[in-house]
Amino acid sequence: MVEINFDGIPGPTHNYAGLARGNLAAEKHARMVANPRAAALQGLAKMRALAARGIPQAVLPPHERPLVPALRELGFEGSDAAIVTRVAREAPQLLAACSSAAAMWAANAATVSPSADTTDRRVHFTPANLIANFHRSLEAETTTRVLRTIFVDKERFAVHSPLPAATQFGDEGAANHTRFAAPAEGSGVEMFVYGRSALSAASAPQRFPARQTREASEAIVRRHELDPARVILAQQSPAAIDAGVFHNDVIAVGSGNVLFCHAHAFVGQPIVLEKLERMVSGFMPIVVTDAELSVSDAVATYLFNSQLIARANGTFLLVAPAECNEHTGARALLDRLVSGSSPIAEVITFNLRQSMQNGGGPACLRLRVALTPAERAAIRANVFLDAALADELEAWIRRHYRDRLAPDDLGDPALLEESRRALDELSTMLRLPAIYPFQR
Ligand code: SUG
Repeated sequence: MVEINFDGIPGPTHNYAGLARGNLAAEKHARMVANPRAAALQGLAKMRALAARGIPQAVLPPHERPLVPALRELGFEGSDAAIVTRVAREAPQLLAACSSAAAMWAANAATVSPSADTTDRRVHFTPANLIANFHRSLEAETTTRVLRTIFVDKERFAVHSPLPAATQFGDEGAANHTRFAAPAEGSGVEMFVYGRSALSAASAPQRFPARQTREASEAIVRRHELDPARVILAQQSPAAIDAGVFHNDVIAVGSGNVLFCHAHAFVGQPIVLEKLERMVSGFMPIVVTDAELSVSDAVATYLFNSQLIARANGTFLLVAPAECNEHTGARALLDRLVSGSSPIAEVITFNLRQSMQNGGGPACLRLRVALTPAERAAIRANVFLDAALADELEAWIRRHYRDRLAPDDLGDPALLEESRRALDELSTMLRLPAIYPFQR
């Protein structure tokens, strides 16, 4: 099995609208002028660099934005251009929500269980319903369609529907899910991290919303036909959520037999680590203490929103945001990890500032999908990144994307036309027919 990183491509309407409460970076940068072209090029540069190192890389397309059908459902009528103009005037926050390029954060697209873990030996996907935020809830339908188009072979892949769109089943996808597996073992241990429980007693954050429920995670364990003996459910620390850790991947990242996390990531953390120790052979936790880096500095640097990638020699590569270089504590910690006896042997950093300012680091931008060679071969879409596709994508971004998008620009009907032209071309390039509402 190989793990493939499917990265979301930031879309042509990438902007800063301050839509996500409890996401401190997004709140801080609300109404700033965005650069969609730079956002897409920064994401592509990361993908290109990882692919060049032989790390399998694929892409997921942006979604149609502004999403006029969503505005029609809210009662706006007329031509598409007339709707955009009117909503910009009467309800700019609705236009911002329906224009968000948040689908770039592919870690929230779905939860994925590889075939080695499931009873029916298919790869299971549950697209996230993202109901905690209106602008993100709009992603579920297109994500489901895109995943069903890419992972079309029903003998090998099961793409479920999103969970019911009710607060009891709030689901934010792989950002709250980690799969561990010892190098020589086939089946993995899947850890699901929830922020609150809707139907049973559990502590909850006071200040910011907990987006993932225990009930959603439990439903995914059932649907994906996982062995309950190889599943761990853990609660995220409510204090961490209140400090800006709106997804588990802001405070922890795991891969293979390694978990890299902060000491204040989970409720009852020693018990969680003990369970992992018992279940994952050769388990190696790397736990960062408060003295090394506070939770608020972890949120500011996004240190734990790094990609942890296993290398053939058993060591790991950490793909971190450039912000970690600029923070003395985070930089020193990374240097210590690499020079010491930790399994992390190399750190590389990327400038992903456009995404970071909305609270999305390297790990948010990718969805990990582990596939066998036969499963990989069953995919016909042109989504696997090689140098040729990277060049095509770069030229496409330079042709279509604006380098400046202010909040008021969302009301420009020309932006709608530009975005549709760009996405139409992209879906042909990626061999993903009719995935967008405007194409149907
Ligand atoms: O859901 N930001 C996203 C960031 C998601 C990051 N993903 C992971 N941690 N896996 C969110 O909070 C901000 C959009 C705006 O305000 O314009 C936003 O939706």
